[in-house]
Amino acid sequence: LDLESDLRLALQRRELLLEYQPIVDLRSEVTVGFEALLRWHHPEHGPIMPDVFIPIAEETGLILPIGTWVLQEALGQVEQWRRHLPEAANVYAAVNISGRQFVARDFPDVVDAAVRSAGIDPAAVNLEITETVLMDQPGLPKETLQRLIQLGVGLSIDDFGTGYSSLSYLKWLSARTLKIDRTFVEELGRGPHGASIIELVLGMADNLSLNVVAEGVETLDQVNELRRLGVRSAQGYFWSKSMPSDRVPDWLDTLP
Ligand code: G
Ligand code: G
Ligand code: MN
Ligand code: NA
Repeated sequence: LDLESDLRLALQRRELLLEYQPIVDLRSEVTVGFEALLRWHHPEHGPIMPDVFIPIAEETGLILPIGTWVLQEALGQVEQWRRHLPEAANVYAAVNISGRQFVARDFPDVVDAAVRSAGIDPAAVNLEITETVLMDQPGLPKETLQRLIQLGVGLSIDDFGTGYSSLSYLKWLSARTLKIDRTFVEELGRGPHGASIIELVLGMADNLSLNVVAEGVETLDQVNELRRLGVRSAQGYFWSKSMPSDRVPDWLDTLP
């Protein structure tokens, strides 16, 4: 099994594709965004999940061309929905970015080019970077942050709560959104301190005027508890798994 050389060919053979998971407003349950999630349909092994091939892509540097394709594809697709589906007029695109992409010198140019070729409002773009990846970068490129801010795209801190971000660090990053890791959503309703991390995150977010998205929401009890706590938006199997792009119009059609 030589995934590395297969992955090299996957892009040009069009074996990579994106699925989309809705992000909903917790009160209205209206879809406010879509997170693009990468899939690889291997000609012999069938579907391969990103947990398996993203690490290979990162080690080999293939994540750079793959990540560029993901940005172009996701922004182009979401802009099509914004233009043609009335229920999607204001949805945003959330795109996962690897540390290796983020520190590449030309990353802001790659983002700029994808935004322009999609014709999408940069304010409707959220780049998701995991907290641990950010903390691992020794010299986080301040220039990159400044240029992304100039472009008007947003930065979401993914898997938030699993690292050690401080308030001052979040402020320095100029993040727009904190995505609460699903392990904290799982703790809701489990014991007297089940909600304490989420309450802490909400306090930080409030302090810095950041949006909060709860991840991995699976049950109605979790939905009710998150509403009670004042979390604005969420995603998870409770509403939908990621879906192929051609299922999105039907998904939006059946909204409340
Ligand atoms: O999609 P789940 O559906 O299995 O994704 C698993 C992991 O892979 C998550 O941590 C997710 O952030 C990551 N991932 C999914 N799509 C992409 C992508 O396009 N780029 C990067 N860098 N990571 C991705
Ligand atoms: O690391 P990141 O948050 O980008 O990863 C998204 C991952 O979480 C994807 O693998 C996606 O399929 C998965 N996911 C999305 N919603 C749920 C959920 O409700 N429960 C679980 N267990 N995983 C989820
Ligand atoms: Mn993510
Ligand atoms: Na996450």
